[in-house]
Amino acid sequence: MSQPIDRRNLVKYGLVALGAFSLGQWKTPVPFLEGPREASAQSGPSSGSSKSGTLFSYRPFSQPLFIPSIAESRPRGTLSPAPGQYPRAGGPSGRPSVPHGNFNDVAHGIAPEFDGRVPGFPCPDWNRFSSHTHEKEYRLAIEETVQSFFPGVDTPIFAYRDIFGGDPARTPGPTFLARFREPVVARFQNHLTRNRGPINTTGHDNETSIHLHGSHVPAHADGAPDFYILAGEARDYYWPNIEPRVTQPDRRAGICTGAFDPTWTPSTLWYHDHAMDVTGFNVSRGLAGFYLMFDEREEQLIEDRVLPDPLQGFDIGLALTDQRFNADGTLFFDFFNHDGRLGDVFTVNGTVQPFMQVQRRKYRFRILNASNARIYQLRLSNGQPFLVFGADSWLFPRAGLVKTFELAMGQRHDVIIDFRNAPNEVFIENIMIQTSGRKGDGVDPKKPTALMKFVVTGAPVANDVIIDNGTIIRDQWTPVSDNEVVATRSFRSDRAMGAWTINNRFFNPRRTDAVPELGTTEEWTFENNSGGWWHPFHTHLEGFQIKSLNGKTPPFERSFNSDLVNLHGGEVAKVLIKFRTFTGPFSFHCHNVDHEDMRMMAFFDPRPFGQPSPLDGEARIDPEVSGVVPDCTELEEEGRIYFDVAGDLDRLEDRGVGFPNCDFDMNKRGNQL
Ligand SMILES: [Cu+2]
Repeated sequence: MSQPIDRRNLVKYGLVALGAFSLGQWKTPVPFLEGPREASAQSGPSSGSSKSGTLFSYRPFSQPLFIPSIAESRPRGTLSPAPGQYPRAGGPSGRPSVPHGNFNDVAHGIAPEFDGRVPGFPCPDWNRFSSHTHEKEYRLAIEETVQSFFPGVDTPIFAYRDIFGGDPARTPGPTFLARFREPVVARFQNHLTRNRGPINTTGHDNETSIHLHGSHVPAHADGAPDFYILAGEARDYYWPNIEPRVTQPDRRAGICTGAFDPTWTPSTLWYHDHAMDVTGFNVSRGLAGFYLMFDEREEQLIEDRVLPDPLQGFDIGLALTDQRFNADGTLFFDFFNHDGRLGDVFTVNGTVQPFMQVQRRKYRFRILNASNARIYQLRLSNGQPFLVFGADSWLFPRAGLVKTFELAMGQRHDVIIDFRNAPNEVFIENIMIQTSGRKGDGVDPKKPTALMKFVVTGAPVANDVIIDNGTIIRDQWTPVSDNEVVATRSFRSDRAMGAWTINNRFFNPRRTDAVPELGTTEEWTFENNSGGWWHPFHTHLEGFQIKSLNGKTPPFERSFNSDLVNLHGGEVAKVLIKFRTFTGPFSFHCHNVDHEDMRMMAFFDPRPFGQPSPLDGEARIDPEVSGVVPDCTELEEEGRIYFDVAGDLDRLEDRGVGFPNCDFDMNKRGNQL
């Protein structure tokens, strides 16, 4: 079979701009989906929400909300080979070798340039397994399976399956429950192989990368877009479950030795795919799940009955997505639409417009926008407010009432809905009108779309949790001060050649666009220069506090910690961000994941004072880390032609990313199978 049309090939052949593209001139116009699916994939731009569910007979609010199972852990010592130990490791360096298509060949991903071992650098080496032992191990498969969004219709999806738990794969993936300061290792093995998986509707291998969104983790475990898990292989993610430490006055001494900074204790994280060029495809197919962390303070709040108990079913994650289906029930995805994938069928936790039965009490909902390009403006149908007490990964210093809030892609809001005096039916409604992936068209309170229904039963319960408007939650929250800022940087987003740029540059995994000094604070300005598009900006490693949004103070629910700020057309955000604990590379990018795939991303690489980043735009990245192979010869020698080194479009011949001059036999595309 010929090469699939995906974003990598589009960019590689310089066919980024749709206007430059015509099927007749394209030598291998092979549709991504074959057979009867092809015809239904021609329907062009999204049909909007008016046709919701019309393809298949379906009654809204007839299916119960799916609640993912809890990911099961095993004690340290269960995984074989043990994390950090590699059967093929050899030679004087003792470093792990490149895995060769076996699930037992586990990529660890610490290359010397990202290792963090710096002479005289005071940090203990968090980047390595040996110095901070994990206690728990997880094992998940990434695989294709089928899920019924509509009764009697099997839809192929990608899913995370808990191998220890034995639960069937579906989306969202299993929910991780983590405790603060209890490091874990999660082994993900990628079964999205052309020849070895039970299902493979794409006809080729799919690489993945796991990003734990909202976490403070070493670079090798952060899901950098080119730190792949190749099809047929596995990778260990070491998640220390820590927060950054308070920066001491002597910042070089204080990077790793201060107390943990309670302002940045995370709570609601999520994990999702982050593989270069295919994040949009992989996420839209279902690769996402919740990761919840609890520290002593939050556990105390639960014990004191301030917050609902997650183990009693009163603390529930709601992942919102919009889906679009082909006539045969498969998921629609258009690699030529760079505005962003917009669906016309709304799902919560992978169920189309579900219902949930609730008691007359307060429930905690962690609402996540897991869509590619859909922006929500949420409200409750009966007009009652949400009690919001967290945004993205972090809890607020105090809870506050908010009638409606915007939720951009990747954002989370931690809310209480009080059903004690609610009517028998309450809906979560979206009042953002949106007709393309470019942006929201505006809020229209007269045109709500109900996303899910609560069926409220019984009498108000006694001894309900006591959280209320103004309740103190994160009691040790501190604002970042302007006085701490040692540098300012500006990042302007724009459109070029049908793709997306930050400061006029396309993403290149060999280049860093910022080298902040570890242990310092900076003020970053995100500027959306493209008036017709909205761009939610996300930083890895650390969140930030929004100093101003378009010159004004942000709304209550965005006035504490965030890891995402949504920029409407022409808007500017100033944020205060710290850089602690880990050297990079870490990415920041637009969380319209289709924009992200189309190069609206950059690396930053925090380094101790005076140390340059190895990511100079030219340096070869160790293939043992990235899977990226450096040149044609080596690709041919290794028979590994899956990977294109993404270069800078400005500098490469033919404006292609990767190897425009390599003569590959794309039939061999794959991983030495
Ligand atoms: Cu964007």
